[in-house]
Amino acid sequence: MPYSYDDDNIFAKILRGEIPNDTVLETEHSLAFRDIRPQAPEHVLIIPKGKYVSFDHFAQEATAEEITDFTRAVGEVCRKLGVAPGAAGGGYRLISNAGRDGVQEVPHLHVHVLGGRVLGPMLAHPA
Ligand code: DGP
Repeated sequence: MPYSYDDDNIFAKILRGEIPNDTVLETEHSLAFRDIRPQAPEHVLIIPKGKYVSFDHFAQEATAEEITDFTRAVGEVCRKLGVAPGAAGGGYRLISNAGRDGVQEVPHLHVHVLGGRVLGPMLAHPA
């Protein structure tokens, strides 16, 4: 089934400036801001400015410029937070939840960057 984007989702409102956010990085095509319910000492969300619901939607329909910008924004956020191992950080985890089984709450693509402590097992309830 093709994706249809909900213009009323909370991240669309953040992008339109209708809801405040704690911005970490803004680029031409991407925005990174602190998660309102942090689950680690460092917890930042990176979103594309374009109307993409999930990672596979973005991978299929985004331009090369958007994909490059978004990918580089994720890396820059990791370095800015001081968690990038290549810059003497302790490491991080990237998560992008999609759809029902991924338990996606906000239907606008976002990558969570989590770090600042040892994060433990990947899933709370492995299969
Ligand atoms: P998920 O869709 O399950 O990957 O998680 C969505 C995340 O978005 C969740 O960790 C909480 C965060 N979030 C929800 N509403 C807001 C908001 O208004 N502002 C910010 N900064 N984060 C939000």
